[in-house]
Amino acid sequence: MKIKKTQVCIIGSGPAGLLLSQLLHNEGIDSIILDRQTRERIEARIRAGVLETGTVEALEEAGVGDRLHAEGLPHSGFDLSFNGDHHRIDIAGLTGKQVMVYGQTEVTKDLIKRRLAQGCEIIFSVNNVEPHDVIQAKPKVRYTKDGETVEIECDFIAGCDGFHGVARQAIPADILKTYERVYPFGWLGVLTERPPVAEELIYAHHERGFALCSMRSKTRSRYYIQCAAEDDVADWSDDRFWDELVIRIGEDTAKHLLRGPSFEKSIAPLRSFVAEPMRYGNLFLAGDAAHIVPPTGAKGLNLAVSDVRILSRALIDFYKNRNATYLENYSATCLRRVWKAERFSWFMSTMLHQFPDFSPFEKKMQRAEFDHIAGSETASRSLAENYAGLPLE
Ligand code: RFL
Ligand code: PHB
Repeated sequence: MKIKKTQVCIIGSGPAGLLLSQLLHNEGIDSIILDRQTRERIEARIRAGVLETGTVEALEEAGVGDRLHAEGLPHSGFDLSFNGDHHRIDIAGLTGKQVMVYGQTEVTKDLIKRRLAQGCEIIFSVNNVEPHDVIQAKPKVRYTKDGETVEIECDFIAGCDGFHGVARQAIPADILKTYERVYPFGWLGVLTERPPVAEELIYAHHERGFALCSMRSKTRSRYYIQCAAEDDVADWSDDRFWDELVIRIGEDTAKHLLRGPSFEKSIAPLRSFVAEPMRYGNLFLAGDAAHIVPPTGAKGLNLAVSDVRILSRALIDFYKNRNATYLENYSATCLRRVWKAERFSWFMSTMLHQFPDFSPFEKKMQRAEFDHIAGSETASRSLAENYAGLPLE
């Protein structure tokens, strides 16, 4: 069996794994990244679009801030719409912060390019990845590639392999506790090469279901509508999608909508999920491997980045000062922040979607939430603070 050695073996070449590798490299710590997908598949995934200030800072620290600042769109607010009534959340005015609209696809491309240029070993298209001896001083990760079995000896394993990864499974069932809520609907998302309908994002509650107007650039728009969980993308022609979006965002807004052919169309399920603890021995989980939020608060990618900031600091302190305190506190530190983001994402999702089993009372509660936010600067500020991103610790 072929043997490789590194300090930190990272499973998963998504934003969490790539950023972790880069932040460690900045301090002279070596890592190898494994991913079961090809580079092409990873760079083609269309996912999140809104970066918190802290995420932008972490990407700058990682040395990939140039294109982000040249092409990203700073946003200082967004629109909440409820059955045609509007309330602008003035993020900048209420918090002094902005968010940046820049696609996760671009973040991933920038990080892969930089890591490879610096000679990092990212091994794509691997199979049968298995963490071993995770509670021993020298844990190992075994995988196969092109028929050959390889073992990586390391000090630490970072499980950055997303919700469907293998790292979380290495934590024994009697230690791992999971919390989950599956929402009874999905999001149908469309990308089109047309300027966005408005300068800022619009989150819309409508009797026929939620809608979101987002963007990737001044010429490329990203739209979502709530659909049935069991819907098939094939049932949604472009015309059917646009007609439904127009109804949900209302005629006044839709006057400015430029319809175009979709070049990406997919349905994502909505889920809230947390796995505790996020550390077992020398195995550390980060990002979607440990938790999932419904996308309504734009928190998924940002949470992955904040985990990695906390983990990289802990590992750096261990290697530089032989201080393991931050590693020991990793799970508790992350989970405090994770649960707050779970709360916010659940709250936004609950206020803005149509739930098939909601009673007239619960529908009145949704309206009252909107009215409360629209009528109270304090409530608006609370929402803006969460949206712009809570402090790291
Ligand atoms: P990722 O991006 O899922 O990366 C995990 C990587 O691990 C690899 N992998 C394995 N490698 C080796 N062996 C195995 N056994 C492996 N299993 C998996 C995968 O190939 C992949 O490359 O996790 P990470 O880095 O934690 O980043 C998290 C973010 O990607 C995620 O939170 C967000 O994209 C969530 N999310 C969205 N968030 C938003 O804020 N706004 C959105 O609009 C939004 N849309 C989405 C999303 C997530 C989706 N998923 C997970 C299916 C849409 C979708 C479809
Ligand atoms: C996106 O642009 O993909 C996006 C933006 C905001 C969200 C979710 C997704 O809350």
